[in-house]
Amino acid sequence: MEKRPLSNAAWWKDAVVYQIYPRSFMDSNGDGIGDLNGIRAKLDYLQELGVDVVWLSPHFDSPNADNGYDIRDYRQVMAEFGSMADFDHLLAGLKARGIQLIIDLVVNHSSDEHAWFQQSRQSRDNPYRDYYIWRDPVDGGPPNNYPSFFGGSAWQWDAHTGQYYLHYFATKQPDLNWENPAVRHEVYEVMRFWLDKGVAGFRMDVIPFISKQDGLPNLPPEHLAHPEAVYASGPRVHQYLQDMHREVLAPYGAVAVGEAFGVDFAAAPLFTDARRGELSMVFHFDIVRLDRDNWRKIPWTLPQLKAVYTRIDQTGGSHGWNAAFLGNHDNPRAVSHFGDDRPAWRALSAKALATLTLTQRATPFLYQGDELGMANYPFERIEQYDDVEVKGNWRMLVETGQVPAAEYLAHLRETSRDHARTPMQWSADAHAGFTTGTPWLAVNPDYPDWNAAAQTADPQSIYHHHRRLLALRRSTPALVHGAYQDIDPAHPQVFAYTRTLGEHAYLVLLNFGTEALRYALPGGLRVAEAVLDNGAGDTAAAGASQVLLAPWQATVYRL
Ligand code: ISL
Ligand code: CA
Repeated sequence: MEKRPLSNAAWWKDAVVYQIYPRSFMDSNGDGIGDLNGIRAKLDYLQELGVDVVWLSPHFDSPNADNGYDIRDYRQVMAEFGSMADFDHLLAGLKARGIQLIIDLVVNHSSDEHAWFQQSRQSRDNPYRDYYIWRDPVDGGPPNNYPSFFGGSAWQWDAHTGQYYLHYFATKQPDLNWENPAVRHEVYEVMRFWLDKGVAGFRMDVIPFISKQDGLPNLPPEHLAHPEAVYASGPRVHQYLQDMHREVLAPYGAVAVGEAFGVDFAAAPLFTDARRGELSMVFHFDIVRLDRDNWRKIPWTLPQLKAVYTRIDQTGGSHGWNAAFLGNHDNPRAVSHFGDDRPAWRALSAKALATLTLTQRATPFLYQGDELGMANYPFERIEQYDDVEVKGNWRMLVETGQVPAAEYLAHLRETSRDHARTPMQWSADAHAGFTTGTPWLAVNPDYPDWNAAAQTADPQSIYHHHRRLLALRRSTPALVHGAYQDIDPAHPQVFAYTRTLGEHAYLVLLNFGTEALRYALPGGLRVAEAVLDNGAGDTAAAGASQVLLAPWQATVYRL
């Protein structure tokens, strides 16, 4: 396929992305596992919603130690998800509806069942040995004190060759050695393979981690609980990304969304400033991790949340760009995390959160099911969880006696990644219409009342509110490119910000609470007209300088 012309206009800044976790989206063959043909059966639903891009979580061949984030063959479709022909049909179906596809590039690590690792572990002088990171023991133990994110040490002993290998995540996810130019070129070839098939770009899994610290010294004690800051600040990460941009991303005009886990605000512009030629945009984690201290859930306040939004917006600057999201496959459900999933407030707060995400100066990423207000699952026992991270932390924290089981389970009920991985709720039919078989992970018991069929039929639903927000964003450049200004950062309950582009100015007012309140607009602002409201209460008349906000009311005003 001919190389794409460089895309002059950054089309992806005007787009809205919908993330699909294929295992949980739609099962077409009754094996209880979502698949590519299942997704293809739902493309009209996505087109109706009005999204521009789909981000597909890993669809590659994998033993599923981490549900596809452990890739065994980068050029093969996972058997459970279907065939390469199914992938090609899905891509064609998306494009026929004007929807682009970005896929998940997981190249900080591979599966330990990848042919490269199978070779690498054969012997110290195997040609593939340096595709991974092997080190001799130090004082009879691991080479340094690096922790894995999935419990225990980041080093796994291999008796066959008498060395340890590095794995920031599960032991079945050995880290690739990006110092090795052969690894970098293998990755570029994989990227070209999928770009030549017509994908528009990549979401890049923990991409800042690919450069390791020289000499791999021990982490200082203060970083042991949060190693990501050290893992994300290796000395050559920008060199590698600029090389990847020059070799692949620029020639194809491909979009690249970096998972900037561990990247601090000051460093973010280095990844997204278009003049540097690295990534198109990044996900920051400071919002979804605002209420987390490692595995523990901690309280958060609205002023804290608002301060993070302002910091993230500032990192974009005039040459960079961000992704805006409140949910994904690694986090609890947005309405349970930041909204209020009690029956009285669930729909209103889900609409309010959608208003927040879809009026940011960033590319909005919607996570499957959040357009329906899907909520956390009522987990009670450890056996109900699937997540490798949960099982690793259970072994490390609970089975060692460090943390009582009840305490860990209480935190997990608020933080687990599995909340976002329960099957998509399509209808009130058995298993929410996700499968005719037995779902791989239990369906949320609230599906009879919370499903796509009910909401596509109800004009006042969360689904249709998303459609109206998407249409408003698409027709209002100020909501995409306009300057962002929090006009009341200290208010404990109201989130109020303006978006301004030339003479076009809009005010977004969100009541993050269950009490109604009369709100005087700061700075003598007066509203012109309400352009979109979530139906919680009346909107203010033209010229008003104060607004009565109903509980969880979310309104976009033209100023
Ligand atoms: O559990 C986390 C860190 O404690 C998550 O935030 C997550 O592991 C981290 O954000 C990196 O996520 C990505 O890489 C992981 C994979 O498990 C996640 O699903 C993926 O999004 C390893 O590939
Ligand atoms: Ca299936």
